[in-house]
Amino acid sequence: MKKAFITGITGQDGSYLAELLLEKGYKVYGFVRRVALEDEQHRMSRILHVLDDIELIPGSMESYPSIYKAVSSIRPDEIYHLAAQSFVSYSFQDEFSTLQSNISGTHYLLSAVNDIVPDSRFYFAATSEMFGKVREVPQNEDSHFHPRSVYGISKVAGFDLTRNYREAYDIFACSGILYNHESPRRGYEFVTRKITSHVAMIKLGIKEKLELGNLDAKRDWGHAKDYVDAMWRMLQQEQPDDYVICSGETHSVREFCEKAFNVAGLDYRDYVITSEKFFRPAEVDILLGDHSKAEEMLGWKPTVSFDELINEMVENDLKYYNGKK
Ligand code: G4F
Repeated sequence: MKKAFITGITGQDGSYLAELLLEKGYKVYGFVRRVALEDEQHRMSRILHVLDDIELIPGSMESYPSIYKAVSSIRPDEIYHLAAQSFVSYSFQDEFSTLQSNISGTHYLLSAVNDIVPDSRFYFAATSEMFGKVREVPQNEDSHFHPRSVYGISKVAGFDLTRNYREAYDIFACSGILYNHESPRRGYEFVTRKITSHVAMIKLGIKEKLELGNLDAKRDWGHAKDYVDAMWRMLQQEQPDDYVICSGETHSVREFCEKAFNVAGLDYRDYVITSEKFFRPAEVDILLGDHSKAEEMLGWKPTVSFDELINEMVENDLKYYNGKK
């Protein structure tokens, strides 16, 4: 039985990936902070349904010894490194801890993998935020990086570390350059979930307004469930490589609002207000990816459309908040 080790297993992607790997017959191990184990209902909410089928190892991405111990005890065949401080806005408020945990955490894990299980396969969660102030539209694996946040900078460093372990030590290490991916399991701080949860609360009379920042930013949004499948496919190839994973469409935050409010029969213009406090010191204006390489090499393409994604998220939030009333 193949063994997979997932960092960030309690997050949106970690939870979908754990489900996928269990379905494929893997033994799944997750790396979690000790506090998560003490607050199961809240911090483990996305993986409660698979808790009996997986094994959780307490530790911290900031502690090399805890990472070393986990990798030594599991000796995984595949490692999926998803853990990160991944909220771009927050990286402006706490640059130092974002850099520290995202870069050192990745480095510690790569180093432990190289020492203990050099023949295993390693996946790094890179991001379209690395393209930042884009020079070309659409972007592909060869596009220039110009990150616009410390989060983006930390991911460029993680991407470079991953490539360097591949080139210098022959580790089967891949990076997935994933564009924004969402689902009903998305955290409430990200714009899509903030919008869909507010649509539901407004529809049900729990809230009156939705305060947002830049409505003109454009993103390439896909469904997280599709994207974790791409992660797995990358580690099944003959050669390690890096891949852009995206929907191949770009839409503005305003368009997302318009469609999400429409699902509930509302007009976003009646409820959305903008506030300076949600604008970023440096913005990524437009992201649009080209997934030709993933399609050709991995046989991967997105299966959920923009409209289907929005419908699923709004319907889910309507059901959730209805149950709370
Ligand atoms: O949903 P967001 O916070 O996602 P962002 O910054 O694009 O980052 C996400 O996708 C990346 C991949 O490209 C990941 F690497 C990263 O970890 C994360 O998953 O913001 C999307 C857009 C931004 O342009 C932001 O300025 O929405 C705009 N926005 C407008 N009002 C807002 C808001 N974003 C948030 N979070 N909250 C607002 O009120």
